[in-house]
Amino acid sequence: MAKKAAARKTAATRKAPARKTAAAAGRRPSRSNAPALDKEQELYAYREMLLIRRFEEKAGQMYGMGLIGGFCHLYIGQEAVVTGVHMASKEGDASITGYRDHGHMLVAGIDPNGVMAELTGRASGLSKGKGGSMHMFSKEKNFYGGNGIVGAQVSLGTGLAFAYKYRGEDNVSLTYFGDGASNQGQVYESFNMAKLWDLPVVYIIENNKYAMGTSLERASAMTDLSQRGASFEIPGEKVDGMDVRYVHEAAQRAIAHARSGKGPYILEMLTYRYRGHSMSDPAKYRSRDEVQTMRSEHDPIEQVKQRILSEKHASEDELKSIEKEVRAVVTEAADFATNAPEPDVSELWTDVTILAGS
Ligand SMILES: Cc1ncc(C[n+]2csc(CCOP(=O)(O)OP(=O)(O)O)c2C)c(N)n1
Ligand SMILES: [Mg+2]
Repeated sequence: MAKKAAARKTAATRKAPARKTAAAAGRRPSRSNAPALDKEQELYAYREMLLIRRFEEKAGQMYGMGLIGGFCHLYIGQEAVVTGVHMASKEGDASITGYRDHGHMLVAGIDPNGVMAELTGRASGLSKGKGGSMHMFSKEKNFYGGNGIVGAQVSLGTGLAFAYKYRGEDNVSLTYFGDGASNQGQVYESFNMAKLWDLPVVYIIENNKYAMGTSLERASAMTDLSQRGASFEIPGEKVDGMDVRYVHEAAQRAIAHARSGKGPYILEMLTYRYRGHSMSDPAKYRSRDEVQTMRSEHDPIEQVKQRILSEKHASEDELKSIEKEVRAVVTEAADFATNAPEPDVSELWTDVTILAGS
């Protein structure tokens, strides 16, 4: 991506700074030899992850107040995954995910007002108030949803990669899905086609350890998800998905592989969601301690913050002003989404397919 300042004012115009280091293929560095991000990249990652976190905290509050209806799956805790991958991508690359999608949209530069207004079901929402949390898209930003059917995005993401190859374009499809989705049948049909035709797709498995209330160990015969493409000869690796440096480095490697015509690549991101599966999940299948340990020892935002301070990339005050600016963006989105008009009743009959004879 073009080199642009990290501290852009509006989400719609933000660009990730250009990538810096090309890592040696196949190497997973030890913690003492962690891949480095430069000042601009660290500050970009901090702001972007903070925007996702604060946006979703606000969405959670608004849900509690009854302003948001239907399903709402928060991404809090997983912010480093989408941020690090986005930083390694370039203009025109497509992204697609499941229903835990707010972070993917924000990082793609989609207007937070439009996302929040969709959550509250308003006419100015991204899907005109008719899609809700799980069904938002932006052709302009190459974001293809927002998919409620577990695993469906894997076939669609593979199709996006097919389109790039067919048209001779050098973009890649960034296809995100969960540990639970990795057991879905269509994932393997997609893997087969992706490798058969060497399609430019990076499969990013966001392994947050649970699929609703079911742990990976309880549901999966083979838990090393990075090797799920082995029978199709798709390379894969496990990545510390709580540390944006590792995410970024692995994503650079995977994207370069896919873009150069070598075909698909799998990244298993080891991550964690702090909140329940959705807003209605009391999360009784895991202990408070487990959540607390992840929050206090592995928080992706705190890690970046500590590095920024210790490297003297910014002072406490400068970080506070980034936080203030992010809060202002979120407050504006919440106000917009609360006050914007609802769709007209006539909208019930638009954007729907009515089957003749049924
Ligand atoms: C085909 C299909 N089966 C079942 C469901 C119900 N369902 C919704 S989310 C989910 C769990 C998916 O977990 P995972 O892929 O790990 O993603 P995460 O929620 O952890 O991000 C299930 C089973 C669904 N939406 N679609
Ligand atoms: Mg999961």
